[in-house]
Amino acid sequence: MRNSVIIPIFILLAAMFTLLPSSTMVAWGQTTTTATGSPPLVSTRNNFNLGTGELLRGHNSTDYMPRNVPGLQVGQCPKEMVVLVHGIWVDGRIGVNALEDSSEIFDRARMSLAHNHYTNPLVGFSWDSNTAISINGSGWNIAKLIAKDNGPKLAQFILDYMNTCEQHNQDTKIRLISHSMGARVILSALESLDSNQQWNRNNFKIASVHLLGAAVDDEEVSKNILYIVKNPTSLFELPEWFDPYGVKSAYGKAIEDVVLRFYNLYDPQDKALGDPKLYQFYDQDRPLGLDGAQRGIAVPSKYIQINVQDKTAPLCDANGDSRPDFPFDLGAEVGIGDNHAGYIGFRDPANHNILLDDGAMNVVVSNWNNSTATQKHFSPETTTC
Ligand SMILES: [Ca+2]
Ligand SMILES: [Ca+2]
Repeated sequence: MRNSVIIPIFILLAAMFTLLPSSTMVAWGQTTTTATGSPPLVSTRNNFNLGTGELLRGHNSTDYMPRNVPGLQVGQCPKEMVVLVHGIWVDGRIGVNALEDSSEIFDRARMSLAHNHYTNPLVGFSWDSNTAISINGSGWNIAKLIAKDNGPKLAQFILDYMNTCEQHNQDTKIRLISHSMGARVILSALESLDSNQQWNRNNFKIASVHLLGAAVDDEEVSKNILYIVKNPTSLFELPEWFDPYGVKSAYGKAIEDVVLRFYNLYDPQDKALGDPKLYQFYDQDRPLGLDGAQRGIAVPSKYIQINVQDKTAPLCDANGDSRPDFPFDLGAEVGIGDNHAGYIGFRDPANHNILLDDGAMNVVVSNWNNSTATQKHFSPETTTC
């Protein structure tokens, strides 16, 4: 199937559009990251061909490289372990095949968790998302294939971790968080676990999933795989059918079977997911992370969606590299909830050890604690990049 990846004609017609504002097309210098030693990581980097999405020789559908993972490799299994999956265009040359740096994202997430007094370990899941940032959408579409094919790898890691903890009689919980296209990795992993005999025999569960700004179609959490057919009006809507790469699914059954609580944190103000030249153009649908689930679909009983548009600071630089985040240009005005990268939090460009805002991570931790996230007040309510 990979050999037959065809760029739809109308995507080619899109050459007149530009994906990125001109200033972000410039190859920026190296992103700055905070030195943190070697925090826990699961890497599937260099497993896939970034130009075709095919698995590279020497790798298989479930292999992964762990580093310093608690319980699995070092020390005891913690009471809970968080796995964070980053989104598209992470690690690489800024403006060419990257917008952000994975170690910085994982570190910023740890800062935001610590800010909310959450002390269990966070393991970063780093995948081949540094496909080309290209006008015709080829890099975007290859990244979707790679994201889906990382699901069985993430699933294998979770299974190995849970098995190891069980063998040592150490109770543990797994909590998953994704940002942006990382949602596709997690949904695919849930599907793998749902059909895994060992997982089901042991009656394992994922304690919670949080999708932050999910870049998947707004009906992919449906429990009904036939929802299009059973909803005749959608038969006439291109957005509901548009899947030339064969990556989209109805993941609701897997969510129902595998996860105890499934949260979709969405933000109608999100200027990246809301950009008409990005998700809505390449996928011809509304992303789940923009307005929540499509109306009328059958969502799993564990599905909870929360509008977090009032939770991310009106700042244009979440990673603290002194450059505006996508899709902002210098001089752009940014309001509350506008910055897609800010879900994870905002790092102070002047001091990388300081967190300016925890984004939507306060909602994540309050969900885990069964408490209510505190109201935020930002003043001023807009800033200029
Ligand atoms: Ca839809
Ligand atoms: Ca930035």
